[in-house]
Amino acid sequence: MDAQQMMVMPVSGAVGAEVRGIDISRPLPAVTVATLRAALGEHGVLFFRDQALTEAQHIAFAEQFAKININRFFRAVEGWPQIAEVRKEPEQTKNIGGGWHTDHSYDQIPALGSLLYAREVPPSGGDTIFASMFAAYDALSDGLKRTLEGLRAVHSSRHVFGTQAKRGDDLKDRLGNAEAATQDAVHPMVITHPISGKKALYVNRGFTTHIEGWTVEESKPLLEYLYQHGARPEFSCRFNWAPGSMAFWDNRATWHLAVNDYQGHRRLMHRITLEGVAIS
Ligand SMILES: O=C(O)CCC(=O)C(=O)O
Ligand SMILES: [Fe+2]
Repeated sequence: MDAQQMMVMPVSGAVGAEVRGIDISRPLPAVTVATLRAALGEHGVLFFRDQALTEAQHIAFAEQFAKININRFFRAVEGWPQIAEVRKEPEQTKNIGGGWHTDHSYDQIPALGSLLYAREVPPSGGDTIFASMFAAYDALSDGLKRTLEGLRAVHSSRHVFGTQAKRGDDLKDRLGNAEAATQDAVHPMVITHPISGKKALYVNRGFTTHIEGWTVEESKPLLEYLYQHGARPEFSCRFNWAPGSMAFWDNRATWHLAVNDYQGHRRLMHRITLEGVAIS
């Protein structure tokens, strides 16, 4: 299929677009890759449906955009170190990514994003919600925008993946390597997006610990305001998965949240994460 037949259809007012008329199992022409990269920068997350992919094809699709980042904390799919398993079994009650967050903000150079591919989904539920941090930033007052542009925030993986993390027994065999969770990173609270050049709010409830130079207590009210603001429904979209669905999101432009509403059922996703670039 050529780039002419491909269509990028926004799925909500602020974030997300479905890409139709494309078969991502085969190598894509450079022009198509460039179009998809620009669309990712514009919409924050791209959705593809009804794609039958082997593990090797998932990897080949991802590698057209950036180098693969091997995740330190998630268990890999057997025989495929590049692919992390996001799995919830019927008897497990907690899920991975069940609160608003941005992956890898605790890294100095945060991952570009992930390509999450659905292999098994529950009969209903198990959606993923995405929020646009472009829209969240744009909707702030000029006064608060100016204040935030002078501030940086500290992000950490310790409280989530580290040895001190309050992790239910449930997640033990799905996450590991807690000793490696020692990163902290400082990033501007507003970043200029590397693809689109647009400004994005860059703090998240999952990994941001405090504002640089402020105490945790002092930081709380402002961060809490931003977390509630960013979660406003008009900045979000909700994706309902089927086997063969793929979501390709940009961590620098979005937050995401995996809805945990399918107790008693299995959900199995394969995730590839891509290396990012320095942000400022
Ligand atoms: O399972 C999902 O829908 C997303 C989980 C998540 O947060 C992630 O893979 O980064
Ligand atoms: Fe995540």
